[in-house]
Amino acid sequence: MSDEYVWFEGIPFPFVGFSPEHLRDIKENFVLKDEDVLILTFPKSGTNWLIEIICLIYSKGGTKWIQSVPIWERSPWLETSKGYKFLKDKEGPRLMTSHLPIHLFPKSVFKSKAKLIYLLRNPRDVLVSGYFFWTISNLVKKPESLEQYLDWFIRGNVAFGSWFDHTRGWLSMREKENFLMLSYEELKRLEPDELNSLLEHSSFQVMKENKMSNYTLMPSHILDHKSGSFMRKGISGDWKTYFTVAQAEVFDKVFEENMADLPQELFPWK
Ligand code: PPS
Repeated sequence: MSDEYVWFEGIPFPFVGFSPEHLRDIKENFVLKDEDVLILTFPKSGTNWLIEIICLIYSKGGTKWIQSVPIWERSPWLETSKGYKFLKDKEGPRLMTSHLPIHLFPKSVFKSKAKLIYLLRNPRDVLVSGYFFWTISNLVKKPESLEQYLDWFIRGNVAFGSWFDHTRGWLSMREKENFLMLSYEELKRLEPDELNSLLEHSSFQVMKENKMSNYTLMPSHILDHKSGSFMRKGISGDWKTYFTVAQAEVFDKVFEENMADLPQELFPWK
């Protein structure tokens, strides 16, 4: 089987698009920026679905980007030689995807505040999806039967190695505040009707009218409801209505003194 994969540190990779030299360079030298967003998955977990969702969020629901740029250019795969070359020189915040197990991931991940999104999927479905995908691809050794693929999968002799090691490895990051775990199954449960309802009911106007959420139930000795409302305006930039020019300058200075060393892309209101 070894001639059907590119091997790096005991992990099999597809033999097209990957090289041990690049994989080593990525692990040792690729530096994550705090403003990067990374989609991390074992192959066939719904990676491309999540990329599409994130691209649509970036585009505020607009479809121009997803309909004009191939998905692998919108969120390149870090570990492919092509993706690596593109990403390492790209300026500004980067969106990228990776199937790498954590022990082969750039070491900078452990110090970085980059947003890490790990997408899980039931490994049985990952297995079936992988079986059909690798059968039609020319990237790895083709399985001859599901039974054979199941045997490879259980032993970790499939592209990117053991699902169990991959998942255990990445889940060790789950307590970190820049790590978000999602699952294919949860995404699947979000029906369009539910999403519409979520958007409607979390809107400012609807929350303002929901007495279970608008704090009008809070006793008046704690909140003086006659003088104002907890659900005040719910807009961005209202400070401009109230700050004088002098106050704005003082605040700018204090902000600069305290926050200048952080990547300014972290502050989306600028
Ligand atoms: S890859 O090759 O590792 O990047 O593949 P990946 O994108 O992780 O997984 C492919 C499976 O995801 C399914 N898929 C979707 N499911 C639901 N909704 C949407 N929009 C969607 N897009 C892709 C795709 O069909 C593969 O799963 P299976 O079970 O094979 O259908």
